[in-house]
Parts: sequence; structure tokens; C-alpha cells
Amino acid sequence: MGTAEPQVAAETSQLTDGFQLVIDALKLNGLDTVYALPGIPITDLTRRAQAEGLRVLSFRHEQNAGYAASIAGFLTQKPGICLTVSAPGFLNGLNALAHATTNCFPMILISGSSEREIVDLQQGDYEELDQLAIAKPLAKAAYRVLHAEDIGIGVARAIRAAVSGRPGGVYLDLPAKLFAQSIDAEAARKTLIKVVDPAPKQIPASDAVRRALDLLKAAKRPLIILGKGAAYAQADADIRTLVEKTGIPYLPMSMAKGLLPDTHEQCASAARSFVLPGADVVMLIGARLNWLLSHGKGKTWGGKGHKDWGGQKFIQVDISPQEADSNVRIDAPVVGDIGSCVSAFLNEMKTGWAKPPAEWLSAIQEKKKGNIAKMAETLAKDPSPMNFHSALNVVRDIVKANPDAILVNEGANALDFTRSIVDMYKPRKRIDVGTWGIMGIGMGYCVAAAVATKQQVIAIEGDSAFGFSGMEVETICRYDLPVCIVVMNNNGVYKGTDVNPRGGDVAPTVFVKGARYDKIAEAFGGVGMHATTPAQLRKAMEEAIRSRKPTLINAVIDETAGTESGRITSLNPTAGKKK
Ligand SMILES: Cc1ncc(C[n+]2csc(CCOP(=O)(O)OP(=O)(O)O)c2C)c(N)n1
Ligand SMILES: [Mg+2]
Repeated sequence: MGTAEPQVAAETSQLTDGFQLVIDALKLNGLDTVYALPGIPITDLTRRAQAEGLRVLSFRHEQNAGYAASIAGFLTQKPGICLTVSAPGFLNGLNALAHATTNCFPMILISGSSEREIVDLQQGDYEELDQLAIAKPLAKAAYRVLHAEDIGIGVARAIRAAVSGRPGGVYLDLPAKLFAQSIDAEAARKTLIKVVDPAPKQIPASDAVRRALDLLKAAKRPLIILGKGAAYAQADADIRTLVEKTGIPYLPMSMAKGLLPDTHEQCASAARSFVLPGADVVMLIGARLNWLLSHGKGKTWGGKGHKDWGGQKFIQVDISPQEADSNVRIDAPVVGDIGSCVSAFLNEMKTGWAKPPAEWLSAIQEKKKGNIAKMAETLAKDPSPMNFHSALNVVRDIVKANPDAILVNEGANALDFTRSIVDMYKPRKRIDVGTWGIMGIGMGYCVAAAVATKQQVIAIEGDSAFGFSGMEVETICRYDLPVCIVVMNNNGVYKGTDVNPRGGDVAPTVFVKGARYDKIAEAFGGVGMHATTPAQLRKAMEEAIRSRKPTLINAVIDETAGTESGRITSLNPTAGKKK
């Protein structure tokens, strides 16, 4: 720690430095965990942060550290901190920063950077890159700190930008020279800022609340859609009360599953393709009308053509006023934080609320019953080889028995089938590929979920999806985290049966057949298991959860079982032509 030593033997004043001030600023704001990958110029920052009592989780690739930080932000409402080296490390982290911004997760990517004047004159410094300019379009905000006395302000601004209003990814550029700057410790202490009320409540206007409730009250076929913004808000009890008090059927978006248990009688997931076109008034709570909801129009919503409006009226409850009218007309925008909006609805509704018309509710129940029975029939089958359904039937039981476990999920078929088969029972227990359908979030999410919540983590991974972050199994083993990874091994992307018509190389979607992913865990002292039947999978998962040891189960799935692109085949022009 030579850099911290005062150069001039000052008898009275003590000196501190940039390294120390970054650490002090984070600690002062309760940011006690850093997802990092060391190297020039931040190696000492990771060491000293650890010595100062911060938890420093060191990764094998910055992208995974970044995904970890992003989901830590979602789970805790505090910005997740990712720390990287300059240029290539920064670029590796950037993907996660963009992901955080897209998904509205609070995250701060802190990257060291090279000598400003050399970078700006493009004189060819070590890892030279104008990082701030590159980060800007992908971040909610981006700042650079040049002087030690500005570190307090820089960190404070980054925190506020990440968590206030609509959360997002923030970039903080810290040039190498900043870390070594010496500054009087007492004066420096006064420059630090403990951010007061970083995410102030945003109370909705009362006329907007009334307008929304009037519309909802008049509805004959109302529907509530809960998005991950509703899950983020941690207003779980009020959201449940709102849904139950209105008696309105609801659909949870993927990461809102479990806000109310998926087995709730008002849950309309099993009748999704009936309620979307059938509803006349839809209340969106923290859910955007993006591609995941077919932009609020088209055939999914009962429109004639793919861009036609289905006739629904929309109430949109969102923290961002710009969200309304993004795709279709919003008849009743309610702008505010989800917690404040939902509690305003409850206050305004005090005087009784009539349940929706019985016809609507019974039609939904009817559809649900049919689809659930059909699914039960499929799940009861025990084909050989094991397929997605028979394997996920096991996962479904395990999650039911362990409702506090966090489920990480990525893949195509491995994602879509898990989402629809595995019920969630508690809020913020399902974390997945998010708005972009990103492959690669898996192991980073596992690390952060285990570290931030201390709960058991279960990851259901397509074999392709797992490959994006598979080396972080070493990280999981190194920190001895309670993570049970199940690789749904169907020998490839979507399935393992494609053939190169010309011979020679295997088809682009096919991997080494019969790969033993379980050996990866064994290589690092974790537990590796190989499961070819549901019974073996069940035993392996139960043992993993009982022991809380890092475990990787290679679940062999019928290589013919998947569908190209999973549920989004319609977005795949090649697949469209084939049929
Ligand atoms: C970063 C990124 N690269 C590529 C893709 C395209 N993609 C979508 S799903 C998928 C993998 C699907 O295979 P797998 O994970 O094995 O799931 P399966 O359908 O076989 O269960 C890929 C590569 C993506 N979504 N994200
Ligand atoms: Mg696969």
C-alpha cells in the first residue's frame, strides 16, 4: 500500500488517496459488495476494498461480474457495483451495463482508464480507449472523475442516477492517475457524500389515480399485468391486496412470477392466449408494452393484422412518464413509483369494489382448467430418453418444496418450458434473460443471488446458454456458494439433431454429443452429477439442496425434444421459411 504513504513527512496532517476515497465513498453509502476482475489500474483497489471489509467477488470474465452486479441491483434496490480494468475489461463489462439499462436494474460499472491526455491525443497508451464516450449511449448516465476531491460527488451522482426514477446502468470512469492522488485526509473526508433519499418516492397525481380506477371499474373483462418493475418495487403486500381486492385476473411477466403464488386462483397464466385478446381494460403495473407483450397490438391482442389494435383500453402504472403511448394509446397513465401508485389505488378504493363480471371469470377458469389438465397429462409421462417436460416436472416439485430458493433460468426451450412449467411462490425468486433474451446471465446471476440473498440458488440452463458463463463455475466453487446448476443437455442450440447437408463440419447448432458438463464442477472441487432419468435428477437436486454444496447436474435431455427458437419461432425468418 505504498501509494497511501505520505510523500512529504507531514507532522500534523495525514494524507489519504484516491483508492481510499473510492472505498470510503462506497462504504459510506452502504455499498458493501463489489463484483470485480482485477488488473491495471484497479488491482490495488480490489485488494484494499477487501482489506477494508467490502466483499470483493472476483470473476473470470467481466461480463459475468457485470451481470452479477445488475441482478444484485434488482434484488436489493441498491446499485450493484461492477469493477473492471480499462479498455477490454471495460468493454467486457459494457454488455452488462447495457443490459442493466434495458432492464431498469440499478448498477454502476466502475472502470479504470488510461492516461487522459494520451488517450485524448490518441498517442497509444496502454489499453487506450475513450471509455466515457462509448458508455454514454448505453448507460442511463456516465461520469468521469479527474480529481480525488471529486470522488465523493462522482460516487454520489452515480448512486442517485442508478436508483432514482427509472433505475438503470451508470458508468463511472476512474483514470489510473486518480487512484494515486494524495490529498489531506481531513479535507477529503468532508468531500464525501452520503446520499440522502437516493430513490425518492414519486407520488401519482390523484386525478390520474381516479381516472384509472374509473376505467377499471367500468370494465367488463379487466386484466392486470404485473411486470418486473412491480417485482422490483418490493411493494409485495400492497400489490397482492390490490389484485385480491379487485378480484381481477392477472398475468405475471416472467420475473414477476411469484409476486402472488403462480397457483393463485386469479392467476391467468394458463389462459394467456385467451385473456390477452379477450380483455377490454388492461392495467399494466411496472410492465412495458414491448415485444414481450407483442407491443400491445396485433393478433395476440385480438387485432386483425399484426399491427392492428385489439380494442383494449390501457391503464399504465409506471415510474416513467415517457413510457405511455410507446406502442398503443394509453387511456389512463399513472406516473409514480409502483409502491406509491398501488397504495394510492388502495386508498382511493376504500369504499368497496365489485368483482369483475362472473362470465369473464368463469370463462377464464374454464380455459385454465383445460390447459392445466393437458399440462398435467404431459408432465405425468415418463419418456425415455428424458425430455424437457419430465425433467422440469422434477424441478417443479423441488421449487415447490423450496419456495425461498432463487431460480436462475436461461436457454431457449430450457427457458420457455421452465417459465411455463415451474410455479413460483414468492416475489423476486425468478431471475432470467430479461428484456433482451440474453444468453450468458446464468453464472453471474447465480453468484449475485447467492451472495445478496444467502438463499439456495437453482439454475436451469440450456447447454448452449450455460456455455456463455460456464467458467464461473470455478467462482461458485471458490466462494463455496449454495448453487445447484442443472444443464439441460440436448446436445445443442434448440436441439442436437441438425445435420450439415454437405458433410464435414457438424451443423452450427450442434455441440459435442454426450458432453459431460458435470466434470466441470468436479474440476474445481464442486459436486458433479449425471442424470438420465427424472428419478436421478430428483435425487441429485435434493442432495444438492440438502448439502448446499456447489453442484452441477448434467441432465441428459432427448436431443429431438426442442423447438427452433423456443417460443419465438415467429421472429426467426429462416424457421418461418422452412415450414
Ligand atoms: C448473447 C446471445 N447470443 C445469442 C443468442 C441467441 N440464442 C437464443 S437462445 C440460444 C441458445 C439456445 O440453446 P440452449 O441454451 O441449449 O437451449 P435449448 O433450446 O437447447 O434448451 C441462443 C444462442 C442470445 N439470445 N443471446
Ligand atoms: Mg440446448
